Amino acid sequence: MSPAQFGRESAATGEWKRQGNRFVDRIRRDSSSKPGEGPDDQGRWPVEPGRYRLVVSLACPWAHRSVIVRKLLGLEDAISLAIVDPVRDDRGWRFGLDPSGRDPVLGIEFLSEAYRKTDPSYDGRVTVPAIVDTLSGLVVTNDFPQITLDLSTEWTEYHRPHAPQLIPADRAELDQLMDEIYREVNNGVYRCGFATSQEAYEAAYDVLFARLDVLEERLADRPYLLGDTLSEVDIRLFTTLVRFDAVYHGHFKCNRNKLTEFPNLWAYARRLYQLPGFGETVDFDQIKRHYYLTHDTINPNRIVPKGPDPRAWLP
Ligand SMILES: N[C@@H](CCC(=O)N[C@@H](CS)C(=O)NCC(=O)O)C(=O)O
Repeated sequence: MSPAQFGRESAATGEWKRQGNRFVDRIRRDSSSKPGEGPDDQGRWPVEPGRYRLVVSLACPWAHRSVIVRKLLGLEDAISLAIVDPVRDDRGWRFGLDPSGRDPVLGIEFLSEAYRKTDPSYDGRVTVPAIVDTLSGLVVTNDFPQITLDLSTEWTEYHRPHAPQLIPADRAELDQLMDEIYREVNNGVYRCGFATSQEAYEAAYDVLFARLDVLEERLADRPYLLGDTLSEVDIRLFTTLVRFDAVYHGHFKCNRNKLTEFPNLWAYARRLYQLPGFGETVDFDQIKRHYYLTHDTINPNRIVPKGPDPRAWLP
């Protein structure tokens, strides 16, 4: 599989660029479609419990966000979950964890079947997370940043009692932090790992650790990134931090230091891990097997490291 993976590298600079999201319809409570119908003319599908299937890999940090948010909001009964095999071959994500090798609800073997049914001419990467309509088998969205925001704002009728408010009313600070963390940390580790020139790698590494230093300081006097309450940006940072020492430090060469060597970030990540909805959704085995067995060009001998000891995350 090419090092570009779900993106491409620039031949001139060796910089790695992420592919855009192709399917950007949304499930909206103001959809003018009725239950059981497809999207309205503005691409808005109706909110309907039991209808949609969230397809994830537990290895993938972008998909992991949606797994945590779904759980925190208590949407497990409203939106079902399909988990793909963490190890992909050239055919892409496969429902290989199901005994029949097919997703029992969608009836398909590969996620690509749903992508192709939705757009027969689609020739981009088939990515998770994706939300698939179980009635038509069509992909509604693979727009990962929007998926979690919509679980918070469009599905409120089906949230559990006292579900956390992950999006504050004033979004300016949240949006700015999410943007910086996306570019420099969430995607920053991939820009280190998939760079194909020394310069591009070093530039991404410097940006990544400069931002982690800023976040380390920010967390010196507050339990969560926005202050006293948990928000969407904490979940987005967590899914990168929890993979940091197990994967990004070695496999992606993000090795100025380990997460465990940042006192505040490590205490924060461990605290989140121990909250309901976080640690229970982390599968280090699937995470490590995915990265080390799938990226042939950066780990051609396919050895999966034994460490680090995951017990460090426990109380
Ligand atoms: N959809 C987004 C983000 C999601 C994403 O990158 N998911 C990865 C897993 S972490 C994926 O599904 N990659 C499949 C592939 O490259 O074939 C994108 O295209 O950048």
